[in-house]
Amino acid sequence: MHSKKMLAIPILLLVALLLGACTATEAAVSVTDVEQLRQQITTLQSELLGLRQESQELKQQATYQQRVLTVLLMRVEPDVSTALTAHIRGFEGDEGMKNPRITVREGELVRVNLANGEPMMHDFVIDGMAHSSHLEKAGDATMVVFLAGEAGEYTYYCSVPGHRQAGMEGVLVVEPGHAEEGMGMPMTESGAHSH
Ligand SMILES: [Cu+2]
Repeated sequence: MHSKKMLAIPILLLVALLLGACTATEAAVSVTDVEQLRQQITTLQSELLGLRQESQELKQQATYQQRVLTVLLMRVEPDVSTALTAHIRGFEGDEGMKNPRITVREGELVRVNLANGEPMMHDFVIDGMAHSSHLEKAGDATMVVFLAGEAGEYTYYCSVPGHRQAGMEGVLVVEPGHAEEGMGMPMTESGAHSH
């Protein structure tokens, strides 16, 4: 039994950037082992977090790593996928629900498809876990992909000044017991990891 560290950090990209990166390196990426890939993603993510806080040069390096990561992530079906549309009054979920509660498990790969619902800048942030690029215009879209961290409740919000206060915040619940980790808590009878 291994205790994989759940470094949960952000990766995200404009869809355009993502598509560009994908065509460029597609042939070079061959994924045979999803768990190995997850490890790779986790490592890259933690490096990225360090790079983001450094100099401009390192930020460019971070951008490159994001592209690589995005290519890798395109090869893995996320465990949880959800769509949100950003409005100043709140993030709108699939059924028009405002700031829907998102529930995932430790270590799961989560993808948020974020769209901008109005001509105003928005983003999507979970401190220490996810940080999208800015959506500047109505119709702009991006994907935020991240590994869920330790069990607990986290707040997702828009980091544009004033927006969180205006209503752009909701809850991400990370439940314990990642089935494949063998943590001794057999609470995944739903078979979410059968694929
Ligand atoms: Cu906003």
